[in-house]
Amino acid sequence: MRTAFDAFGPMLPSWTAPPANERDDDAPGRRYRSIFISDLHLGTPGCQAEPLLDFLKTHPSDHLYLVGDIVDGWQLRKRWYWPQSHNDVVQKLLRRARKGCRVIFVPGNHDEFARQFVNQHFGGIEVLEEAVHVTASGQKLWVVHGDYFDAVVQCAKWLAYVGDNLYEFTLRLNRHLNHLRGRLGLPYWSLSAYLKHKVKKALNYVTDFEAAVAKEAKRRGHDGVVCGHIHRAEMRMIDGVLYCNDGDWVESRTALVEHFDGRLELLHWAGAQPGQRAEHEHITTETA
Ligand SMILES: [Mn+2]
Repeated sequence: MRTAFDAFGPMLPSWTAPPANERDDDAPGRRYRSIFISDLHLGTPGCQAEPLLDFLKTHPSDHLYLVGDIVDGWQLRKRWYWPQSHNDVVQKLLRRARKGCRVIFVPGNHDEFARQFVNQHFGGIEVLEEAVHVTASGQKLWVVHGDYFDAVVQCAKWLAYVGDNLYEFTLRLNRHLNHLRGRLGLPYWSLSAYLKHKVKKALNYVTDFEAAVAKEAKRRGHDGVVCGHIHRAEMRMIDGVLYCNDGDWVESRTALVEHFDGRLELLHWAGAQPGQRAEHEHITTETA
């Protein structure tokens, strides 16, 4: 079946890492093969720009994916908010691209203004509608912000609302149904409990979102997917597909990283203490 997603841009062209002498190896801390971050919401007071700068400074990488909602165009249109630290983040990202890191920006809904610049470069940062990242261990990861799935999930929410209104009705129907079942010699079966379970499931926005994204990734034949949008970091298998959500830099300060052996890991940035080596907590570790 053809969906709206099929109309998206091309897959990534092949790319080779820059020679070692062109890499940004002056950066301290641990080098990763790839880093995925999203939902920075630069241009809003909620953006945790300072911790993000610390994280970027101490985590060099060969690839850096900016998985949408990097600059919050919606909020900036309402009220201009652009402190120095937000400028510093942009400068840091541009510097990274200059130093040989492949920086790919996949716009989200809050920075949808960038979608008109798909397949263009901004100071070495590539703008792509979506991307496919191949890990060191050969896993194909579909990289997309995730807002396209709102339609699917909203539909489920609407169904949940209808379900809620139908609840009273189903209670009555349940009584009639079980009266009939009793006359047929069948045991009691709770229609309302069954529907309540279904409604509760439908109300679970996060679960629905995750399942919808994973399903589309599977349909496209990818091994996994990396997205953001719902501000909920996660890494788990869903129906045979590795679902990764890199979280956000508004509340949770999370990033998805790929080690040089292809192993993926979700990091929670706890911040660098003065005079100490930067630290982070490991949320989940998954062997690719
Ligand atoms: Mn979003």
